[in-house]
Amino acid sequence: MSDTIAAIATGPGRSAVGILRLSGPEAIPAADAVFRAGNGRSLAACEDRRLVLGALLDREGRPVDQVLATVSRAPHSYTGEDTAELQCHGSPAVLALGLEALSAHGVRQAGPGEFTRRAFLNGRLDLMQAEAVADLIDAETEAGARAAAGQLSGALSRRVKEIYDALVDVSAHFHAVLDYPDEDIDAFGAETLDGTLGGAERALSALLATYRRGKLLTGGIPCAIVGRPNAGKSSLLNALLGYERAIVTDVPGTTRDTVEEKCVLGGRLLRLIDTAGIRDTADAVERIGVERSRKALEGAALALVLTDLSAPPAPEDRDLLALALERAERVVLVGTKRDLAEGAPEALLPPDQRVPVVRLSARTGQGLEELERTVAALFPADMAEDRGELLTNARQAGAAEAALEQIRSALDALAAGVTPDAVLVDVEGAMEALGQLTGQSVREDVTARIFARFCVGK
Ligand SMILES: Nc1nc2c(ncn2[C@@H]2O[C@H](COP(=O)(O)OP(=O)(O)OP(=O)(O)O)[C@@H](O)[C@H]2O)c(=O)[nH]1
Ligand SMILES: [Mg+2]
Repeated sequence: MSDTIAAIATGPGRSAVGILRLSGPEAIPAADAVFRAGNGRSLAACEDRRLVLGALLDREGRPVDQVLATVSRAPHSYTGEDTAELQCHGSPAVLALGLEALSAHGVRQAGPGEFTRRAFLNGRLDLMQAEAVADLIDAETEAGARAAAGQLSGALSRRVKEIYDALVDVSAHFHAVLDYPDEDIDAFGAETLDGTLGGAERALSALLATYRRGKLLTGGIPCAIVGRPNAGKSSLLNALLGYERAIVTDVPGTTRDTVEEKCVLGGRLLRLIDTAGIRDTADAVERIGVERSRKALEGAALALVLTDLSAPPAPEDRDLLALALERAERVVLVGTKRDLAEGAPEALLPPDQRVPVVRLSARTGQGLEELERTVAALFPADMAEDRGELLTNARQAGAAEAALEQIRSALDALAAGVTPDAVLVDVEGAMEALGQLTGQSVREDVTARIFARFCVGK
């Protein structure tokens, strides 16, 4: 049996409303101890999810705020336990007094994610949904929020459950075969099994393919800004961020190390990487920087290749563009300092290459919107993303990968005519891996790590 926990569920600092949340067997009596209803009735006598106006009391029983209280009893609550919520004014002092009064009545301060963890342990959410709660709170873009909301509502869980259920059928079949060893798996049976496992394999491969997008959605799209020294890379970074993050001077070779910052552009979360201008240089420090710039291109889902419209095109621009096309997944050719000259950056493109070209000025802001539209078009949201049917972290991808390997091994075993118990081992291995995905068979230390990521009060 768990103890009763409480936390301030709203963010730090002043705000219109601040919420104290409680969960556990003593949640309702504890809330009653710090709350006096205007109608004189106790919360224990109050029906679920009804708001009651009253006073919040400090540990000495003195009123410190006018608040709304509500209770939800087990199992119909977020955590699956008895819960209570006190909606106070968002004064940090009031909330601290309320929390202090609760702890005087034996309620413990909750740790990070403890409410959601209880919801998971009580079967209110599976592990993917619990992760979606954290993703939703952390979402930095609308698309990220939409995907997390879909995942929270169970879109991904349903996909995984379909695969799991198919495997349950296969496993049941093999158990029957093992229990009645005299009856061979008939040819028809083997064929349907093959079909079911094949279907599971396809479904899991499709799911795994969503991880690339999921990762970009939650972690950001790695976007390298490259170009010759003085092309205006750091100026573009600063213009996109809206503040002077990187040093800008007219001295070529100003940026020597890579500078990384997150930014939302065209509704997409980008991890902008400003790099050292690429040129042959004798300076040892700058050379290391140039090497890092080339490296940044390797991991880039997007490369912005900058060329100065006010300077004559140089062979280095062409080489750099070729390198970006070779290493990065998507490339935008950006003509900079448009306030100074119009230029013809297209001339740098190899004859049969088509990449979007944007002309802009970091100084006047002209062309930044076009860059935004270009990025949005290069990374359109797809249906799976909108519905939240995608794997969003390495843990999920790892478990799906393990399940897929086991299913493939089961298919091979089936094709090789191996004994049923051997196939069964693989099928059950796949079920175990899917159980890690949903949290059904996940280790305690793994869940501890997941919930440590949450804020207190969620
Ligand atoms: N007129 C004009 N000048 C610009 C613009 N963008 C950058 N500059 C100037 O160009 C020079 C170089 O800008 P940076 O942003 O430092 O260029 P960089 O590519 O980061 O240069 P390195 O770090 O040396 O590789 C500075 O003097 C900027 O003020 C622009 O849009 N218009
Ligand atoms: Mg720079």
